[in-house]
Amino acid sequence: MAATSATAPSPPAAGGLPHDQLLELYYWMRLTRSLEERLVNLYRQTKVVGGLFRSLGQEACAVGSAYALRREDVLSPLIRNLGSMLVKGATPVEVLRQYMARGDSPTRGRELNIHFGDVVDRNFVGQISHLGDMVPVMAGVTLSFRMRKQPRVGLVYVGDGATSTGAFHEGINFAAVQRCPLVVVVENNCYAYSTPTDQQCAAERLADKAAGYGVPGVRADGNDVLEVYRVTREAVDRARRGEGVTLLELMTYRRKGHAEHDNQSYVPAGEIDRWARENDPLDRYSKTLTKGQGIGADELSSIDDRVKGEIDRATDEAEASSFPEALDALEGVYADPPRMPVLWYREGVRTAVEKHERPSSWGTHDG
Ligand SMILES: Cc1ncc(C[n+]2csc(CCOP(=O)(O)OP(=O)(O)O)c2C)c(N)n1
Ligand SMILES: [Mg+2]
Repeated sequence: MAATSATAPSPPAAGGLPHDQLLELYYWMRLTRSLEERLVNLYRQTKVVGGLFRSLGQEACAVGSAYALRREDVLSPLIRNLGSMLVKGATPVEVLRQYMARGDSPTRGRELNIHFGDVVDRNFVGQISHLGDMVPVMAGVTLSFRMRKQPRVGLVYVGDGATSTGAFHEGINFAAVQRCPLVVVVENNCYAYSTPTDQQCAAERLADKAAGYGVPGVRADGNDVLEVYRVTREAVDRARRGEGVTLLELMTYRRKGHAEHDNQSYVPAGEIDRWARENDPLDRYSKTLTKGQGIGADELSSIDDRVKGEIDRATDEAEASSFPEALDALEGVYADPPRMPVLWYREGVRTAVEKHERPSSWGTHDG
């Protein structure tokens, strides 16, 4: 008989990660994709009140990069970084309640997708939608780490489009000159809304922008989760050693529209299918694990089942939550919330909402 498996050399650990962590990466990517798929179902049932922004085909960017952080490090996600928030401890039920604007969601129904944070325990900050604005915010957050001599790191995501804003430029320049412990991840998904990258920026590689700030710029395959983890880990370690900012450009592709209401009519025929067929991050990682790491397909399908169960339970819980009371909108806005009855014109709005179950603008929010 062949040599027993007990004596056979185990395959080299991919990305320096042991078996359990390799499977964790798979779990986070699967959870991201399946949770977004559940949100699409709910959106089509008109239960999602705002817009829905997918990261289909980009899950490896968010998951692999956030996985390189420690709990005390601070993450600044954007709409396409749900996976990074999950890795940092956001729960599916919070996300579902938030999208469905329930009263017990993290923002108590005031915000309609994933603009929420937890800077007390899990350390991800609530996002500002304006493109590029989180870079100066995170320059400030990480400057505070340096000044307090805390060994903490910040990671901020921007899209290819956001790298053309003034806020991005000012933020990264300031962080670079102050040697802030900051990793700037540029997710180059080929589009900013309907604009292809080469029509909004003449630089061939966005990583080359790093030279203008005097920091290292690294370009990597954003659909290879282990590669994303590796390059981010190097940048995080560098920041923690006090060596300052790194700019990472992760090459990926946005397979859905800017949001669910966008029909992608501007995308050349066949492009989306080609990426789906040839460069899906979950398919690629499943193959890496089963072919290169000796992980059984059954191990992966049992993770898929676990994820499905978790999302089903979270959906039931979120659907059981009620909507906020109208007057709750005043809580947390004024130091001493007024106790006035609802004003007549607010009653008017409520009547309109009740009459037309779904006003025409719902679900078209652009972020
Ligand atoms: C300053 C500003 N202008 C316009 C918008 C509307 N907007 C939201 S996301 C987006 C496109 C962003 O593209 P990119 O930075 O490449 O990120 P992606 O959506 O591809 O992840 C636009 C135009 C905005 N939020 N802020
Ligand atoms: Mg983009």
